[in-house]
Amino acid sequence: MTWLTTFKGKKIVVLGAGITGLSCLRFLHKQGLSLIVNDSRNMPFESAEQYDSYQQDYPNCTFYFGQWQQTVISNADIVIASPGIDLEAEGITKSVNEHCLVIGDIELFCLVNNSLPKPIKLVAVTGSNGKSTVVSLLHYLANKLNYHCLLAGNIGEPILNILTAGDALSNDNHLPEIAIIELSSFQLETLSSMKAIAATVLNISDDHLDRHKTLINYQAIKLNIYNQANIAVINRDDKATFSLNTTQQSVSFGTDTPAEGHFGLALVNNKQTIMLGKKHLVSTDKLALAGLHNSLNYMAALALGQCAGWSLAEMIAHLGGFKGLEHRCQRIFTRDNVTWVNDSKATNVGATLAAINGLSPELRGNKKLILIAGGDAKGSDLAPLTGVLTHNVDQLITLGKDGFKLAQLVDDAIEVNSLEEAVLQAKRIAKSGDMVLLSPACASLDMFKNYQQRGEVFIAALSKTEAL
Ligand code: UMA
Ligand code: ADP
Repeated sequence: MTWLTTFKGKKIVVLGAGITGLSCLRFLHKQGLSLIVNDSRNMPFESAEQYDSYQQDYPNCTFYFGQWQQTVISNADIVIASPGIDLEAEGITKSVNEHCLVIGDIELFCLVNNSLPKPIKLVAVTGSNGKSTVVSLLHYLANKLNYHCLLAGNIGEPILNILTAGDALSNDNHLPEIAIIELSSFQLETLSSMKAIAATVLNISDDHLDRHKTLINYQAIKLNIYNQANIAVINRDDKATFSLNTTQQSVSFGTDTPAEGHFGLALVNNKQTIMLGKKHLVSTDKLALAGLHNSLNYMAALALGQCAGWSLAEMIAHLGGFKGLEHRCQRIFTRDNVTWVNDSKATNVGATLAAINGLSPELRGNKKLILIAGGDAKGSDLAPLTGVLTHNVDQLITLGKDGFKLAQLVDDAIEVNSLEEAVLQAKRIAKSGDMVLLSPACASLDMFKNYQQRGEVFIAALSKTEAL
């Protein structure tokens, strides 16, 4: 039975009209299926014109906005929920009938992919931090190695777009050979049919607990990624990433010296070197991304690529060419011998810890680290930052909804109302040789559209103060 038999003639409700919901709409429409799209906000489209054109282009779709349509939802046979919707908190879980299939777009993609004569090979990545870096590195390597490979998922490209493009579904040759998928905990909550050739949980630290409630629950959702995967790629430094299926084939990476067949680090001729068992692969000073956390990211990508059957020698040859992504521990510039670093993507405690631990060794003698942090902590416990704030950070400047909670962790924090003000304060304090790091440990949504905008405002404020 193909997936289409399950869907034909069923009442399908798509929840959310963001990029995921609209990708579901386009895909289902192309398969000749009727559906309802329900969004609880008043106008999810950018403009009335855009809404009109969707209504014209998709006559088999009924739109409901402004609130959840309880009757529609309780009559549904299939609910496809966008990842940003908390089904529990929004009362959707209670509203659906007991026979209703509740899935996300990734699950729909997997149902379709599993029924293709030649399924797309999937490499799946989750974790609290490093997902975008690792999937982008893998995608970069796949291109260099000439694989027809697409990147999708939480990184920003809804995965169903792969199947909607052109005549992808009717022509095998138009499908990619491999898809690299970044998965968030939100997407993993509604996923059960993925058969990845390799899957990893990079690390687990406190994140999104406003939705998942406990760290144990969050971890259990993340570990779903290993279900039905051929090989689990696990982080030896973080036991929370281990597959619960002890008979599952696994490859590990970690910062210690590795056993045969696993990835790790060793000092070779005084240089930190990535190893596969006893084999020296590459010294980390030849790679663009600094810090132990990035060494772990490199190893995770190599392990996943190797599980996908890619040549290790070829991957190593191209590893140094990957220059990383914006807003992740990115050096903006050094002026008056003060280095300004934009790590706006540090939206949780784990990322900020990695940034401080990774950058601190660069500050020798009495050089200071000035940290700008704060925003929406998403219900996370910020206390694990106390140690680095006390020992590695010389001046903390806080802002945003939960900035005061960070300020309480140290004696002498400066609390400000805007990022521009934080930059001015940092500029006033910083002396030659110091570093100013924006690494908020919090989401940006209380003050900005997203972390990109927060990083851009930071850079713009820097340019403005330079002109003063
Ligand atoms: N909506 C409601 N009611 C709600 C919540 C949302 O009606 O209570 C509607 C909104 O009005 C909007 C739509 O749902 O119209 C938005 O859906 P969404 O929040 O699921 O967002 P999408 O635009 O579909 O983008 C989603 C991911 N967003 C979230 O998980 C919040 C994107 O990840 C992802 O790139 C995209 O699918 C493609 O897969 C973003 C993200 O912030 C980058 N992810 C989190 C993270 O990385 O920490 C998990
Ligand atoms: P994600 O997609 O999981 O949010 P990113 O690659 O975008 O991950 O990086 C997000 C933040 O986490 C950045 O601040 C980055 O410096 C930090 N980071 C990257 N890799 C790791 C890692 N392996 N462990 C901890 N922090 C990391």
